[in-house]
Amino acid sequence: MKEEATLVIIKPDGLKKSLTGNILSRLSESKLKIIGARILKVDIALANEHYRHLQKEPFYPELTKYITGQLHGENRVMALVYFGEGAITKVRELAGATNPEEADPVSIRGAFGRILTTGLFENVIHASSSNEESEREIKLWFGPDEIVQELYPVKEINPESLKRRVWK
Ligand code: DAT
Ligand code: MG
Repeated sequence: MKEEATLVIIKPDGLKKSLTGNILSRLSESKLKIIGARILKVDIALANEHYRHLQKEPFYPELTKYITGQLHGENRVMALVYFGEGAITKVRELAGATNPEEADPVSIRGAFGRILTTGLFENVIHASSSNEESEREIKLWFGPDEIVQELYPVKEINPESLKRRVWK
């Protein structure tokens, strides 16, 4: 099996319900390596970009409310990059089916997910589903210096032109 990287996002319900430890334990069964991890707030621009292929779906407005934390009063998510042989398939298996009611009860979504009365699948984690998707998503959620492995080609830009915050 080929070594590959995959993006996992523990969604706002996962943080709100203090499920982070449980989810990381489940994912560690894969024996994959974590090569990046961030806690961040998801704004609407990031949500729209991440889910851009679903913009025509009837559940799309609820989905962006979910990932930006408006359903849970909790706008933090935890984003992780897992790396290793067959990472995409291994993580998708541990995650379980998209619909938490159809997911294996032993899977993360089966154990911790639910369907809202609006019909939205509140399924606790995101996991990339293909190589193209994982590359697009990892580049969206992480910069090259936030991952401890050289995954994709990089370029250098002139730091003098970059305004950013540093510790004082
Ligand atoms: P996955 O997250 O398993 O890759 P997806 O990319 O098709 O599934 O959809 C993204 C998210 O949108 C999914 O995690 C939950 C929500 N969703 C997908 N299909 C849905 C549906 N039919 N009804 C309600 N929510 C849905
Ligand atoms: Mg998907």
